Amino acid sequence: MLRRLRLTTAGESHGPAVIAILEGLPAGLGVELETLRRDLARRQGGHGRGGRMRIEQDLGEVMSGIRLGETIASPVAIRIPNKDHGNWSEAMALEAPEPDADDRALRRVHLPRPGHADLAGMLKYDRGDARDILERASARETAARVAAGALARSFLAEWGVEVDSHVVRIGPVEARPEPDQLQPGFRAEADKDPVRCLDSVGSRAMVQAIDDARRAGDSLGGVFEIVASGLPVGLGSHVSWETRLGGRVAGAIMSIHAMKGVEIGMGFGVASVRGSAVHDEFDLDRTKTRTGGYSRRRNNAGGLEGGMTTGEPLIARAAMKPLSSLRRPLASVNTRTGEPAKAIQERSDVCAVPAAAVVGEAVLCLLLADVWIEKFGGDSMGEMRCNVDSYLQRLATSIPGK
Ligand code: EPS
Repeated sequence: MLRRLRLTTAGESHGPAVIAILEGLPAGLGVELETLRRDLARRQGGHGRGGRMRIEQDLGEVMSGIRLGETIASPVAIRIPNKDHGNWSEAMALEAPEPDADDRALRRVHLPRPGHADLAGMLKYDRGDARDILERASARETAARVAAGALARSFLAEWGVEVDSHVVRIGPVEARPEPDQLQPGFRAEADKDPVRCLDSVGSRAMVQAIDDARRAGDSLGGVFEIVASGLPVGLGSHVSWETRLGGRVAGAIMSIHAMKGVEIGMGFGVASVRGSAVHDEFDLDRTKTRTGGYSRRRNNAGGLEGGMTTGEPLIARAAMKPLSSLRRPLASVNTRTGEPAKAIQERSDVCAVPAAAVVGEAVLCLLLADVWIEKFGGDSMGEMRCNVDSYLQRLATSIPGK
């Protein structure tokens, strides 16, 4: 998915830390560490989070790649300590346990949860203890992606690109559609709401639905929408399957834990109506530089045509399944004995859709930064600025092919 930017994450949920290493940012990008901490804090919030988020306070220690407030083109390593590790040091120890060690102290898991990576991972990796799988499968990993995504966000902001999100559904409750086009930076408004929903009536019903699910020992999923604005026409390409941006956007979002569906623009709605009700008609509008001097009468395409940005906002929605750790667990099998049993009850969140929306912003920031670097190149921000300016200048002043 990422080509010029390379992101590696490491770490288990209850190990000492999660880590991100991001390589490929040009030199000379101004970075305020506050941006990174703000996004990490945003990811920790949202009604429906469990006890773990009262333990953690994700700060993100930058270990390399930034000097005197600017990137120096070398890999940026970020370490996010897991405060909870102190309570798990025996179960997550590096050393082999004593032969008579107590299974409970080692927190071994033999009752895989339906819907989680537990069982498929145990079978694939030949592990008798599902903890060897679930610690890494945990969405704790997304803290690392959000930290790296914050750097990508700072990069995009230099070019006037903003990436925002809001929650549009929690379980059965759908937010009323926004009457007006959302303005860049609207995430700040969403952040004020307990479920990051812009519709206050919908939000109250969502909070209620989460509380009901919590009382029932159950969990809830939902849908969030991400909007990237300020992108110029021509990122991505129609020329081959790997360069089509729609596939890369969907892939980036689907790589987030618990995602089961992605729509772009009108999404699944395009399947049930005629072409005339779908495609966005053009007008010439010389005031709009980033669209190459054309406007569209609507944006059903969600900012992508032929795998390329159109210059209109890129709009994607993601469906998240309900979390698979349930206080009233589902039927499973004890993998040691083969006997039917209930799945393990692990502490968990009831609903993490508001947090997932912040992760969605992060992965889209990373992808768009990658695509931007691919198109404009350059080892430094200054060199890249020349390339960006000349492309935008040409878009604003010339007729294609002339
Ligand atoms: C998660 C289970 C919970 C969540 C965790 C993801 O953690 P714990 O098992 O420690 O209670 O809080 O999410 C995070 C720790 C995080 O930072 O988002 C899971 O099983 O995926």
